[in-house]
Amino acid sequence: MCSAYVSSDEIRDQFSRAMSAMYQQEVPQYGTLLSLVEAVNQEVLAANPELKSELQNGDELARINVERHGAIRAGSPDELAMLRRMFAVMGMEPVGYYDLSTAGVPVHSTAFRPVADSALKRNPFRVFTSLLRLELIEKAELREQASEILSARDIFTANVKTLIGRFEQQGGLSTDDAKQFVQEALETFRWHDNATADLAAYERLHDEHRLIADVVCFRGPHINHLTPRTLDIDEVQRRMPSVGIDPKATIEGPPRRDCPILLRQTSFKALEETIAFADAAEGKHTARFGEIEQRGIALTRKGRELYDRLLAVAKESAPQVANNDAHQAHLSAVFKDFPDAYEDLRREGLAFFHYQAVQGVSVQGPISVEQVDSLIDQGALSVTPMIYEDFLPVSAAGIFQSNLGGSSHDHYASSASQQEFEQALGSAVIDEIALYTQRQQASLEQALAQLAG
Ligand code: OOG
Ligand code: NI
Repeated sequence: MCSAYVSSDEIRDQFSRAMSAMYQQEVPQYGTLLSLVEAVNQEVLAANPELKSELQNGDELARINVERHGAIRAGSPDELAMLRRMFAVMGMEPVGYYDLSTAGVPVHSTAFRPVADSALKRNPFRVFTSLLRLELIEKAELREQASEILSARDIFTANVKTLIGRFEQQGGLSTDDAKQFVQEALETFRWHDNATADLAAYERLHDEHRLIADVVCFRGPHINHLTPRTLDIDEVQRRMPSVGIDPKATIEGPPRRDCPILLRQTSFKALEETIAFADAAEGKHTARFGEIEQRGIALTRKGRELYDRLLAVAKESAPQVANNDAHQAHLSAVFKDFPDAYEDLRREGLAFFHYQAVQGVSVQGPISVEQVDSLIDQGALSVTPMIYEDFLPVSAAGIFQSNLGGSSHDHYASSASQQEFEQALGSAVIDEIALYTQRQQASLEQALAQLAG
């Protein structure tokens, strides 16, 4: 008998909804945050019809209310490799490599996310996934203890492993299997308040780095935050205290602009958990937090270089204040050198766009890639900004640090090691810039073909 398989997009959509429901139960402040973000998004759209139609044209509006990313931290290469296979069932592929060791966090990371236009429109759910780098722990004894504790755990249910194998073999899952997969996959990310380590081991690892204790001492890579996308992060940050949420001091990323670029993020500490350790001792651990983000246009390599350069200038010349208004004013002054009109960003090759053919315009001159500027001037081609779907290492480091609390390493004696990461993962990571380039090119070719046809 032949039965149609459920699409990976559908499984990802179901999973992201199930994850959100679970996290609302686990961390009530996340539910409060969702309501606040939704209220602000509605106000922004009501006050800004132009933005509303821009989002509508780019097929962005429908996804905003379901859009969120999560983050997890894996303990070993085997765990990471299996996570890759699990996310593949949901049409999520590893995109980008992020080295956090230079920022004092002993991990490197990727983002599992959908890559095709149609999949991103359906549900762009992403999971920022870090791998602990035990090799960066200097004390050999501690390193061994950590790897011993980790090797005793299996973060996947037997059923989910069977279903992943079935997906790989058949090329899809039936409706019933997909439903079961979602429930079983959720188990990997669930919070457990009983640790696998005893209190003394926890404390030793915690003294080395709080993140190490968080990864090593628990039954699995609990989801540590889920982040909704807001259309006005400054407004949500302002209103957070009124709903009992205390955000970190500053918003990470670029300043507020007419044409938002990349990604702006802020987070807050959500919960101090009571933990039952393996030796029955009771203790406390802060694992889960909240975060919001505002996404803007994706930048080309040239645009990204300018962003990184200006961010470095801002950091070097920063007045030492942890006050968001002063920080934002300073950033805005430095970012005056970053063009803030979409047409300038496009002509200077700083950002990525989707191209559309405009019907009913009689075109003067040839229809070709070389004539794009002229076709836009004639009104025969229109563009919409391509949204940045990835993360920023400097921002991620800021998010990690603010949630790990004060005492962290300045840096680890190591550098990026994409090759080792990919070896653990069992595949290469996809270059995000190549993805944006391909999508832009495909939309331009299609638009030109429509004009010519
Ligand atoms: C991940 C922190 C990074 C982001 O949005 O940049 C992150 C973590 O704490 O595990 O989520
Ligand atoms: Ni995050």
